[in-house]
Amino acid sequence: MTLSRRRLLGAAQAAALAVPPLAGCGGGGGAPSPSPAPPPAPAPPPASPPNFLIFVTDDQRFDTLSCAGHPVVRTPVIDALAARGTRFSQAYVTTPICAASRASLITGLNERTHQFTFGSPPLATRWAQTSYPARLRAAGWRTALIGKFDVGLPEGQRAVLFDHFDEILQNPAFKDLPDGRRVHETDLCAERAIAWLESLPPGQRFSLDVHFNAPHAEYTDVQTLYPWPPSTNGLYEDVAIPLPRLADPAVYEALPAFLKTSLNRDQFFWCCDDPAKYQRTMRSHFRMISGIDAAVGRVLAALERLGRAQDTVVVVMSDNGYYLGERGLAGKWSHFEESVRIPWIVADPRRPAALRGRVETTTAALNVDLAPTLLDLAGLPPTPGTQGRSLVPALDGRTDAGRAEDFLCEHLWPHPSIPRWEGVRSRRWVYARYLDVAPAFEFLHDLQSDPDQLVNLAGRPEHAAVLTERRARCDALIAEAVAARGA
Ligand SMILES: [Ca+2]
Repeated sequence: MTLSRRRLLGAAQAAALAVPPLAGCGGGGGAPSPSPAPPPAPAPPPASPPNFLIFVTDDQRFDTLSCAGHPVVRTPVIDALAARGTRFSQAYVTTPICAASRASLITGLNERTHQFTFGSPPLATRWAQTSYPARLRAAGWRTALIGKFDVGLPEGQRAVLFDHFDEILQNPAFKDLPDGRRVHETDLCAERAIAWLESLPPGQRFSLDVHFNAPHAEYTDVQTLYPWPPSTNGLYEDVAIPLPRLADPAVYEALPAFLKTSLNRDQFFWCCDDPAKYQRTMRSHFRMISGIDAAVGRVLAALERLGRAQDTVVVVMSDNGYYLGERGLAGKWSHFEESVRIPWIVADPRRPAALRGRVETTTAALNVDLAPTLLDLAGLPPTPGTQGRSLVPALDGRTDAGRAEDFLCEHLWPHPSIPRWEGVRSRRWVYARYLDVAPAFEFLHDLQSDPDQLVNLAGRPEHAAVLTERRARCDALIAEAVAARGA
């Protein structure tokens, strides 16, 4: 493990530094006096595994951070985290929906393997018991989840993962509390997170998941759609929100019928089919994101006040991407960039200054990589059989030669308005096939020549060889993921 290697290296360096200068070197002659044997070099203190503070947002796509270049959204706290950590600009989910992606986050497994999504049976006990909260807890971390979870667990398994579980649901966004206050769920997540941190005994190692429901749309109130916390009242009021990219109706018209009539299109009419509605809903969505930013800031301030900031790795990421009117669509679920690409920042205060503020543009960081990364940082071995890999090499600015150049992505939940698909994505090629039509409808995009995925090359004779190869690679990854289910 990387941490183990670092420990060994640290010991070797400390031993080298502890060797005293040779006695008599350059000395003034005469018989060298016997020098006393140098005292044994003190063993360096073992590198202390860190605590973890993991913020997961809901339906926040990759570019909705000011540090990612968004023209409107202001996220100064998360920007500052990126400035002292690593921001993965190529970060993706392997399944763009809350439930399946969150199961992937905690297990390091693809949906195909863990088989959990909305409407499915609970996550299998063996996956629950090898999830990162369970493994960290078994190794001495005190674990908590506050906010959204969305992963069904078998009876009795929750306590295997979490010492403290405080589920805060999305609806309604404003919670009436026993003390008479009405608090937005984002602010409540922060408040409860701070209280839990304050409750820890001094020195207690911990892993705290704070999973916001924001900026997810509120389906029961499509007029407000994105209820924001009071901390962002008035924000962006006078800002003209730029129209979505790819809003040309021709882009929508070119989609196959099953996408043109999907839930992605239904939700477009909630937010984006009218200029005034679009301005109102985007302003609200962006306020929700800035509200998260402020809440993260309060938790980080508490971490600092409690003296835990210097040994706590902080993660900020989302569970899936999101269309905000691009292609005539809204929501997530389907295979285009907006749906599968997420923001992801890891800030490890123990890493040297030279590694801080990096934007990692090469490594594709996946939701399934979170669990192996945390276990690696904790000095624990990876869980065998997981598709995810540790991102610690990337955090160290190194190349991980063992990392595959492509990954399986899919959305398998049977739903009358969300077409199921499976595919494989590499740095250059996106292959996806939609399964609810016969024969399956295939997409092949060349990101090099067509980063907006506007041209479907699947039917082009000149790309037949690529299509055949990508199709076979997709089949192989699926077979591996099925085999990984084991007994
Ligand atoms: Ca989500």
